[in-house]
Amino acid sequence: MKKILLIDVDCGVDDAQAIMMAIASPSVEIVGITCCYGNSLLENTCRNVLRVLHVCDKLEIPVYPGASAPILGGPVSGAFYHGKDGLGDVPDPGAPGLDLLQKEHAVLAILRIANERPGQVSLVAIGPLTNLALAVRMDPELPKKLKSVFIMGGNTESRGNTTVCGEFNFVCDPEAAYIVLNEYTCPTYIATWEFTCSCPLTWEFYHEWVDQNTKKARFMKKISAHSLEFSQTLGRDLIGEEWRSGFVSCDSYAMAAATDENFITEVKVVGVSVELQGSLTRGMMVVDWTDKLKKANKTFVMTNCDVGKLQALMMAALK
Ligand SMILES: [Ca+2]
Repeated sequence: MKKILLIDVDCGVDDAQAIMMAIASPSVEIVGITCCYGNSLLENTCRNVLRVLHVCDKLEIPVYPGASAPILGGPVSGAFYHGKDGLGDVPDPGAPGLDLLQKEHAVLAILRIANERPGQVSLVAIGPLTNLALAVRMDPELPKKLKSVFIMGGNTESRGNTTVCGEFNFVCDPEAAYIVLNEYTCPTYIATWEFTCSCPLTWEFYHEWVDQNTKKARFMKKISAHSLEFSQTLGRDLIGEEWRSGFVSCDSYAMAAATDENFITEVKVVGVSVELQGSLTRGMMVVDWTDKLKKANKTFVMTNCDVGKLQALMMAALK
């Protein structure tokens, strides 16, 4: 049976990589892609999804515009990493127009699709969690109608990539991350920032991957040139000395887990939440290692994976 995925993105370069992985997987049916601000403005993230679908000849997948700002406060700028437009600021004169977007709002689409296929749909959330939080506010029963949720975000060792202790997706909208971690009671799998950094691919793999002679690989090489340069220079300081060794496509880890149940080889089953008030820690994922919160719904926090499987899934994505 195919895995039915509804993908929520803030389409930067690694979101594009994750979407292309899902499209290439014969075991996946994508029922829609919902968009959120994050790596760029909402308008850009919507356009980026359409550009990815265009290069994959999959424009029939419906794309829904969602939240343009977090629940509280203003957007966090992520433009330094994926370029101002979210996909490396390369010209794309053939980009599809925004008229191809669905008229339905992303939050309404999430609720409708979950109602149409109760117990079957897995949400893959690889941007700020604003759309997911608004959806559960509109229908508190939503988590019961989902099969599972896969999230890229948060952290386990207070090693921030955006603030001292905070990971980008959670820091963008701490309230939304808090709502999702506390109210999505369906099986929830999290690929944290530290987890993705601890299982990097090699730069040799990256070059072999983007140098495949295909339309998709040429597109990927073009859009990832900006973030490649960034992660090999300035961005090295995002990670810290001991983890500066490779190519990390953060969102692809969450997607690989949703696509292939054998990808994750180790998880910790723990309660998690998000700090909302700390002056240094707002947006940090809090891991309740000793179960003091006594949370009924525990989360599967990924701690190890099959990197060979990830490479195979990513290679297939650009064929
Ligand atoms: Ca993302």
